[in-house]
Amino acid sequence: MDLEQIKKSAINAINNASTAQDLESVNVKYLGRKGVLTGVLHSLKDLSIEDRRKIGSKANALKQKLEELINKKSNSFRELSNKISFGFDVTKPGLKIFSGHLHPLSKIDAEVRKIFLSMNFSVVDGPEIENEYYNFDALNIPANHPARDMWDTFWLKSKNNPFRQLADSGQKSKLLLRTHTSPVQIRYMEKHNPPFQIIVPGRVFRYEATDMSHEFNFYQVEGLMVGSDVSLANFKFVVEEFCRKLFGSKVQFRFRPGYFPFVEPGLEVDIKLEGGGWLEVMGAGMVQRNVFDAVRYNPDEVQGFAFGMGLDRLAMIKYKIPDIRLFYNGDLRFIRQF
Ligand code: YSA
Repeated sequence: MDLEQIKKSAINAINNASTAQDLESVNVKYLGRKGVLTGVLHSLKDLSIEDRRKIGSKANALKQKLEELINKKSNSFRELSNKISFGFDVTKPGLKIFSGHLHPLSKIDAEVRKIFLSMNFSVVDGPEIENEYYNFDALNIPANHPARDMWDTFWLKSKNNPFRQLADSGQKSKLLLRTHTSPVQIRYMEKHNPPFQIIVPGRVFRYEATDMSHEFNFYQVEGLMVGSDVSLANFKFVVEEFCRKLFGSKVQFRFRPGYFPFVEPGLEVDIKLEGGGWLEVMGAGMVQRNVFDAVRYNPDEVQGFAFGMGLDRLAMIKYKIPDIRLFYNGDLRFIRQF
């Protein structure tokens, strides 16, 4: 074998060595006492001075290179075996890492916002701890009005409540957990002039028993569009467009008369997807004059529509979830399906 062949086959053997023992065999075969390269170095003494110089320097350079390669690989085997002895076995299949992802309610919330933003609505926020004035009175639901029974309320201790500042802007009325997102209509109109169109996604609370479609803590999306010539036809278009974007073109609608003190006329909207039944998804209507009075708008100059839909109900329809309580019970087997 000439030096080139020795070099090729030795490097090949080093690269192919998959264990420390393999590597040691390669070391012995080429650099050991009776090794191939050692043999070449021993035979130098029989050569002419000129050949000895020429072949000798090449053989020594090759010896040095092979020693370096073998040392390097041997170090990597040593590091690996150290890791294994410390309990870390790189050859074992890894554990599956679950990456975090959005809760189905957060997903639908993001989708709803995106659709309304594409229709030129702005997204507005309001406090979850409200006062009686915004949650009821300003919405044309005075104290002792039977309509208050529509919203079973969690009342809060009002005296010295540290959250009072969040809810009050001068009214100092009783505190509660908001029962719907409608109070944000009043808060927004107090500070802005029409025309505008907003949505208000947010958490609401009701003091009621839970069942498949009712929770005591759930989410709503309020909508409000006010201007000089806003009509029920605009409402119908916006709602149908929104539902088609969220559920697809095959969704069917049913607009029924409904009663809410803050709208006149009032409506309830049901939708139906292919193969499903009718489901109520929102209350709505044209904003009542008394509500405009409360925010000092002139009801003869402006009109508007408003709606409030149940975000949980939209998610139940979209993802075919039979029971609203699944959203809140923290069962990861459910959450991981989204
Ligand atoms: C009506 C007219 C307007 O101009 C503006 C808003 C509204 C809606 C009104 N504020 C309201 O809260 N009506 S509602 O009591 O019928 O609730 C609206 C939607 O919330 C319902 O259609 C339903 O989808 C959902 N919802 C109501 N109670 C619920 C619930 N979702 C889950 N659990 C509950 N307990």
